[in-house]
Amino acid sequence: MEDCIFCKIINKEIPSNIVYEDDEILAFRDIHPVAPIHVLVIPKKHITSLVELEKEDEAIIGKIYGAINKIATQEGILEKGFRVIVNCGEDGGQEVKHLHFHLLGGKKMGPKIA
Ligand code: DGP
Repeated sequence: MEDCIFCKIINKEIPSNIVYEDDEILAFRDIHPVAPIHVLVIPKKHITSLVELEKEDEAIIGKIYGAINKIATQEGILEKGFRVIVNCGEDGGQEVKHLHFHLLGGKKMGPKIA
């Protein structure tokens, strides 16, 4: 999608620190990390948010979680654990309108997520 910053990252029009890529998924380090490891995992297909998911998109969600496990292994946080967050819509605090999964790790997370 033309004006989407994450589509521009996918198309390599904007540089990013990529940690994982396959035909359908890209993962790169968040520009404003809130944990020692903060990676954004996104589908290459432009899907605006979780609420825009169509039936045909369901398979990609499973693949994203598979990629998250691979990245967690790469980053050395699989054993100690990590947190995955998806912000959705205005109340969910979603700023970038391209579905993305925050993978957070490398420190002990607090009990509060809101
Ligand atoms: P959210 O609030 O869930 O929409 O989070 C969007 C995240 O995207 C936020 O943590 C900062 C990150 N971000 C925004 N623009 C860029 C960018 O150009 N490059 C990278 N690497 N991250 C970005």
